[in-house]
Amino acid sequence: MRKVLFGLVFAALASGALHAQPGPSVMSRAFDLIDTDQDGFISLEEFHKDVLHSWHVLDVDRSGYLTKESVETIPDHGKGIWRALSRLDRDKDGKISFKEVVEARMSYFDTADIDGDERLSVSETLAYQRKVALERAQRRAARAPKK
Ligand SMILES: [Ca+2]
Ligand SMILES: [Ca+2]
Ligand SMILES: [Ca+2]
Repeated sequence: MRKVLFGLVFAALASGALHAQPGPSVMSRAFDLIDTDQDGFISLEEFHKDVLHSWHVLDVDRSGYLTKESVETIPDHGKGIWRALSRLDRDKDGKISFKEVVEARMSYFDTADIDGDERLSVSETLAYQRKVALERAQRRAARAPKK
């Protein structure tokens, strides 16, 4: 479960979105996992460690890339994780490189770190998730055909 949660949260954090948005309880459990020294903040160092850890969980076949075929073999959540991850494929080559992951994660960290102290608090994390969910809902509403 720990492994799956890592992958799931990684995907959610990386893309700011999952098909099934993890609720606050999932997010705070994930937060505890990433906050290894349990000081209530995710430091840049803890964040980097999580990027590496998540990468190893998700790169199932050790190919150095995340692909649809390999990520979808992750039990239960594979399809959802891939849906979220596929947004990170900036160069559209159908696979996610470590560089693409790191860039997405760093931009997540910068955006979520509202007070700029280079660490994320629980409330910053949740605020960011809420903001993304809201923006997504607004985009969806804007796209919806007018009746
Ligand atoms: Ca910490
Ligand atoms: Ca790519
Ligand atoms: Ca902060």
